[in-house]
Amino acid sequence: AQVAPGAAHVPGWLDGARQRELLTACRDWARPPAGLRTVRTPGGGTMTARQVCLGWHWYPYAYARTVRDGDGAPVKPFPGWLGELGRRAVAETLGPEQARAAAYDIALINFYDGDARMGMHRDADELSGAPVVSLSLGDTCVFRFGNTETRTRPYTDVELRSGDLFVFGGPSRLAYHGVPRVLPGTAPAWLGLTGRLNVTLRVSGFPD
Ligand code: MD5
Ligand code: FE
Repeated sequence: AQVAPGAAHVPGWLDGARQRELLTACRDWARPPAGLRTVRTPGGGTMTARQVCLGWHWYPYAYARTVRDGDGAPVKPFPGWLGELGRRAVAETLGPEQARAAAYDIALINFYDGDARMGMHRDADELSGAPVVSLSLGDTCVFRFGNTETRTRPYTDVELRSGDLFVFGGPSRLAYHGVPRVLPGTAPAWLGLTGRLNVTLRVSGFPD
């Protein structure tokens, strides 16, 4: 369903088998070195969602090839199959023309426990305007999709469930957004995940 210009939500895009595969991969990526970490902002704040990066390492508010705010290890590689998954997501939602241009090279994986949140922000540290692909696993969350001008209303609250795809392209790419809450205990029992995982695929636009 189109939520805004360039923004598409596809509930249940990943079937059960693919959700399990992606979760297994996320658990592998979460292991050290360059594993799951707590992100601290320059203002002295702590993000409540913990994060692991592939391809390029994000730290507030730039990218590097090593874990600049953690163990210093080289960031894990971005696997080709994940880029193919991202391009297929874009092809099926925004069309083949947009998908051809989307050479995904960054994954940011956020883990939310029951108390985790993400404040309203824009993702503007990438040089490319290619669509962001978001895949959700585990607990349902309330995702707040806002506007490009302010952190406040107007916004639309959407529930993202395990297996859902969200694609943010065009004018939606630079919209404010956040996760005001996670609904604990809503993950499908067969997945075996407590909490929520979100995988975002991005195009850096950086030279190799
Ligand atoms: C999440 N992650 O659920 C969200 C899903 C992040 C983040 O916000 O920065 O890791 S991705 C949501 C997103 C990305 C790019 C643009 C827009 C939304 N948007 O225009 O609304 O953990
Ligand atoms: Fe974001």
